[in-house]
Amino acid sequence: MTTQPDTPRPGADTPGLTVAAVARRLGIAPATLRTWDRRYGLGPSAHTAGSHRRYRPADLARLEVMQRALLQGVTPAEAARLALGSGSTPSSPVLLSAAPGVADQVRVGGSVLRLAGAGRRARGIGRAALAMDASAVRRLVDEAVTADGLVPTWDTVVRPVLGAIAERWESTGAGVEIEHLVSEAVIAVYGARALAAPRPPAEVRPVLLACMPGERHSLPLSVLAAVIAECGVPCRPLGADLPLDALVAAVQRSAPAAVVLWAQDRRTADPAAIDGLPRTRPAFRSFTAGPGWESSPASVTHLGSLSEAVDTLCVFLGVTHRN
Ligand code: B12
Repeated sequence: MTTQPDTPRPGADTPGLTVAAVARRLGIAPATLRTWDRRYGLGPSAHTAGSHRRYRPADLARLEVMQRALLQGVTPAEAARLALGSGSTPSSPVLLSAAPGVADQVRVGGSVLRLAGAGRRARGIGRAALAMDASAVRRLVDEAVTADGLVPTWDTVVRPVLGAIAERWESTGAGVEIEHLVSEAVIAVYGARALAAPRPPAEVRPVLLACMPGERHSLPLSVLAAVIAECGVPCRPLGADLPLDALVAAVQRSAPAAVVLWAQDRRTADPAAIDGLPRTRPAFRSFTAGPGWESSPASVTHLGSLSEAVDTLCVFLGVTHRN
């Protein structure tokens, strides 16, 4: 008779889950589980006759505490200490304020993200990103926004993680999938906040936010959209790689108060495109944003950071931002 690999052998007096089953349940590699056992004593409390590891519910609960603490940016040693001391059920909270832990890098399996000086939220997101745990990244970014606000979360949590991912890509060539995963998660969180913002009065003219043709780095504009939506300004986020004729059509159709054009790379920053925008009545104001714009037409204001963009647009539009 054959036995399912993940179910305890019939008749065994120490039922529990195999390493593979626990790894699948937690979304981590079996090798990581073995490391946690070897290094921190977070192993199974039961073995079958053939000395196969079987994790009982209490073992699994400790591992869940370990994993939650890691995702919140606690160092592995500290997370293990919390897990071992937890006597936990899966739903019991981890008291992170006791010992946040500091380290220069997060590591998942063989992958490393260098996050020197970053806070525990950034480290938790970095860890979830390396594990490709999209829902944890979304949840952690959302928690950060709720706790600290849209602008601080972008500047002190998300940007350091993106910087670390970019650095890893530059030095190893790996991790474009992580760049995509984190970008999508951040866009989802900020997009949801933009949608949840109170509906502005119909007479307020919108702000168009667009990436230049060929430019796929739309993320900072999604963030800006959420922040200015919070200020009561209607936004038309037009996303990545907008063809110029579509930008012209959008300007003609929506009578914007302002147009913000993002270029990450100087090859996508085309000043002629700005000069070619249609004239409207009432007129709109053009802004450039992103490091690609080394020179913008004199008629245009460059927005150098998220805070600067929010402040400038709020003053220009006559609204206030409380964050
Ligand atoms: C996320 C990301 C992507 C995502 C974009 C997803 C999306 N929907 O936006 C994807 C995976 C699609 C992508 C693709 C590519 N990317 Co990319 N990407 C990034 C990454 C990690 C973050 C981009 C970002 O949002 N930057 C904004 C913030 C996070 O950057 P920052 O430096 O902290 O901020 C500065 C300013 O931008 C400004 N600022 C910050 N936030 C805000 C907000 C507002 C509103 C304003 C006004 C200003 C502002 O203030 C800061 C001081 O100057 C960067 C690395 C990085 N750190 O920027 C690479 C990076 C921009 N990408 C790079 C490259 C090479 C590419 C690809 C060519 C190859 C690749 N890696 O896949 C493609 C090409 C895409 C294309 N044709 O446009 C290079 C560009 C190098 C260059 N200029 O030559 C970078 C720098 C990575 C690197 N170190 O090599 N990328």
